[in-house]
Amino acid sequence: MASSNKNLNGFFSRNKFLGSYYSYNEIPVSNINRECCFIGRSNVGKSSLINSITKTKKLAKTSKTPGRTQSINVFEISNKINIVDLPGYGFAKVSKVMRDNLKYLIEDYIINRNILNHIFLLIDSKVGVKNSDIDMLDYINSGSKKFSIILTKIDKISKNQNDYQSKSILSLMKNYENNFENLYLSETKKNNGIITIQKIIYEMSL
Ligand SMILES: Nc1nc2c(ncn2[C@@H]2O[C@H](COP(=O)(O)OP(=O)(O)OP(=O)(O)O)[C@@H](O)[C@H]2O)c(=O)[nH]1
Ligand SMILES: [Mg+2]
Repeated sequence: MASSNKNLNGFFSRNKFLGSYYSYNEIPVSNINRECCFIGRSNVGKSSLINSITKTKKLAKTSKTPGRTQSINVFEISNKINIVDLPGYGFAKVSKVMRDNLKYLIEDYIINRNILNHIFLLIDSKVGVKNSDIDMLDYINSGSKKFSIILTKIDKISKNQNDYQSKSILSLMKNYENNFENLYLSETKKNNGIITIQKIIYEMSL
């Protein structure tokens, strides 16, 4: 039903910002029992991607300056599934205390949020996988939650570079076989790859 593009856009544009929280246990209980989240290094494009998926320009706050999102932001979609925007990790220009606090907030949320059923870990296609991503992948892999990778900003690289990144990520994922599900590509200028991600999230909501 909702798999036609028009219906998918309708499903995602029926959204509501629930709130910003500084710990997973501050999120109010609701009748929604499915959730997916977007994590990744600062500036990778998490908030922009959420706006593209939900067809709502300023739902999640974006910025050219890394470190924009600093709390757990919960968006309810069609009263069926939450999409969660998380702060970025690995941003060098904040204090170590701040970095550690944000890392703790993200990890604590991932491991303890019991309605969380899928993690989208975003990698900037031009930057590739960094040590901070490996740390996060190892952390996710130590738990039982499933994750997918989204290669973002593919408009910034050539088709060849894109194929290279995809192959090297798929090869790295052999280390994370138990938890890794899929690789997706996206860009938010012309919305390439967005419908595929919408479909996946829609299916999770059923
Ligand atoms: N070229 C291009 N730029 C993008 C794309 N997606 C996001 N950006 C830009 O990347 C920058 C960061 O985007 P955000 O969505 O704020 O990134 P974020 O991951 O939420 O960042 P933090 O909240 O700081 O962790 C902004 O200047 C966006 O316009 C894309 O697909 N292509
Ligand atoms: Mg953000």
